[in-house]
Order: sequence, then C-alpha cells, then structure tokens
Amino acid sequence: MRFDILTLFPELFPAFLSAGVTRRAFEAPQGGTAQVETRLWPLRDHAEGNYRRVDDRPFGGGPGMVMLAQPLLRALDAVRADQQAAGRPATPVILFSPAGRSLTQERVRSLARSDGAVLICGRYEGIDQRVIDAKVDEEISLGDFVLSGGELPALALLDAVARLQPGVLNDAQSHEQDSFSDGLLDCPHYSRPESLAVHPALPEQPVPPVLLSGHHAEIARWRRQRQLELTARRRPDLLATARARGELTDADERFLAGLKL
Ligand code: 9WO
Repeated sequence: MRFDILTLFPELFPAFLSAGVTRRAFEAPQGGTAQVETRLWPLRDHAEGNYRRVDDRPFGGGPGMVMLAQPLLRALDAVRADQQAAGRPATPVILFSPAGRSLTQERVRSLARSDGAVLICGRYEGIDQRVIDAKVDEEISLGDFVLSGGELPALALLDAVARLQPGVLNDAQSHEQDSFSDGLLDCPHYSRPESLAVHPALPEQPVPPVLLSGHHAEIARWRRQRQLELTARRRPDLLATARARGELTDADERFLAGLKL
C-alpha cells in the first residue's frame, strides 16, 4: 500500500516514520518494498515563479492567507501520472479538516487493507475550496479542535494504519490490537514495582492483587470487567454500540447490571 503525502513541510515526516514499532512497516527491507510505502510530495516544488508562492490573500478580504490551488493541482497530477506509470491503482484523495467525518478504527482498518491514499496536508487558513470540490474524495477530522496544519493528522492516520500491518505488533498483541474491535476501551496496565511511592505524603500504591495471583482466568475476567466499567462510565455510546453488535456476553450484562454508575 502506498500513501502519497502533499505537504509544505516534508521535513516533519522522517523522524516519525523511522521511530518505534511502526518503523518496521514504513521501512523497506533489503531490496524490497515497505508494507506501508510513503512518498512525500513537497508542494513548493510545484509552485511557480522565482518566489515559488504557495499562498495568497483571500478573495473577499479578511485575515490570513489561503493555500493556492495551482501547486496542489499540479502535485495531484504528478501523483496520478506516477501511479499510472507504475501501473498502480488511483487511490482516494483525503484532506484533513475539522469539517470532515471523524476518523474511526473501522476506517483505519479499511485503509490498512487498501491500496493507500493521497493525503493533502493543508496550511494557513485553509486550501482553495475549488480543489476540495474537484479533487478531494474524503475529508477526515481527528476531533473538534484546530491545528496549524494537516501534517499531524496525516501522521496520526499513518501510525494507526502501520500498527495494523502483520508483524508490527507481536502475535500476543495481535488479538489485542483489536481491543477496539470489541468496541470497548482498554483495561488499565500495571508493571513493576508491585508497590509504588507516588508521593512522600501518601501511602504506597499496590498493584491490584489479582494481577499477581497467577490465576489467568480470573485476570482475564478482571480485565474484562475493568473494560466494561470504564466504557460504561466514560463512553456509554461505545457500550451501546457493542451491545447492538452482539459483542457483550450474558456475563458482561450481569456485571454491568450490578454497576453503580
Ligand atoms: C480548518 C477548519 C476549521 C473549521 C472548519 C473547517 C476547517 N477546515 C480547515 C482546514 O482545512 N484547515 C487546513 C488544515 C488549513 C489550516 C490547518 N489545517 C487544519 C487541519 N487545522 N486543523 C486541522 C484538523 C484536521 C483534522 N482534525 C482536526 C484538525
């Protein structure tokens, strides 16, 4: 799969793509191709004139600048020509914007099984609307907040896709990477030491004893119950969805019925 990334700031990407467990997905093995190929398309390379302008003032006036349409259109043409020349399929064009639909793990899973996408990272006050109307297939939001550019959302999407590639998470985790696919929030995690001084004036904080018991069935039950409790308290909407999808067992329902929220 291939992600073509249109950005004014290509230098933001390499450090992220070469760090952590996802690096395995982004880096090509000797003489091979990466599971998640990324190609950066620096938009300034597609700007015209000695000044290589990529922004201009908004028609109608007002503060800030607008990202010019023409460098974006030329870069998109270059991506399509590259896809055609390589015999690769044309992939959907995605723009990151608070006006888009919220990114979900379901959309991440579908992208992780796809041929990839063309990611447009906007800057300034926004991109010329005519590019969105003519070329953008999908607008994706990460939430109701505003950033100064679409690069971080693009990296977030790439990270979410990369961790679903075979071999990125270990096999023990590979069912757990689906811990969102059972639609519930994750359980809490603990490690050494067994008793932790969090502050001199407070008693030491022990790990929940069941986790030290060695009773694997009890540990699994405790974890499931913490997932159910946390999801019921914080995200009752997710619990309702899991229930509607038939993902809650009778034991889950009995536990939830006994919870005082
Ligand atoms: C900004 C914006 C604000 C309110 C309603 C719609 C909007 N669209 C954009 C937009 O496309 N902005 C461009 C990308 C240019 C300015 C920086 N950009 C951006 C993307 N800021 N914040 C995001 C973003 C993307 C996904 N999820 C959260 C925020």
